[in-house]
Amino acid sequence: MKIYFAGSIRAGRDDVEYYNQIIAVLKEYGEVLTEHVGDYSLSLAGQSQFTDKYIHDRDLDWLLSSDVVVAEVTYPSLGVGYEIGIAVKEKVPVVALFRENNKKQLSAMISGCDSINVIKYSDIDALLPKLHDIVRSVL
Ligand code: 6K6
Repeated sequence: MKIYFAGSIRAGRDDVEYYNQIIAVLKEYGEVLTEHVGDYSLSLAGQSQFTDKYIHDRDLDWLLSSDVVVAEVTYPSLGVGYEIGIAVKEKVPVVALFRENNKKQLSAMISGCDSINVIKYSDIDALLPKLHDIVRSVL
């Protein structure tokens, strides 16, 4: 199974620790094409050896070849929203993970989309056991 993990990069790296832990679980079930999203060393200036066009085209190819998109959407990101929109349009299943009890609100364009499986969680320890069942349900 090919899994496309989406998480904020240029919008901000505050949640990279969450991404890293989620990706570790996803890797038990298949190939995570975008493992670099959870890489602590990928800073706001990361992957600068690539042009933006290269990154965009490569990531879209990966997205369209994936069996499922798992997006951590708590920290809002234009890139992640764009990826989710394309996945929905191209009928790639999308799981959106949103951490409650923080000051952020999830966009209605995500929570109101029937095609997106939105999973709200309180903290990472509560999410990780659930994530196994969630991934198995899309296998
Ligand atoms: C990294 C650091 C600064 O600029 C970069 C560019 N590198 C990227 N490398 C790989 N994927 C990227 C990059 N920039 C955006 N993406 C894709 O968009 C990822 O798949 C993320 O899910 C999403 C993040 O979008 P922004 O808008 O938060 O950057």
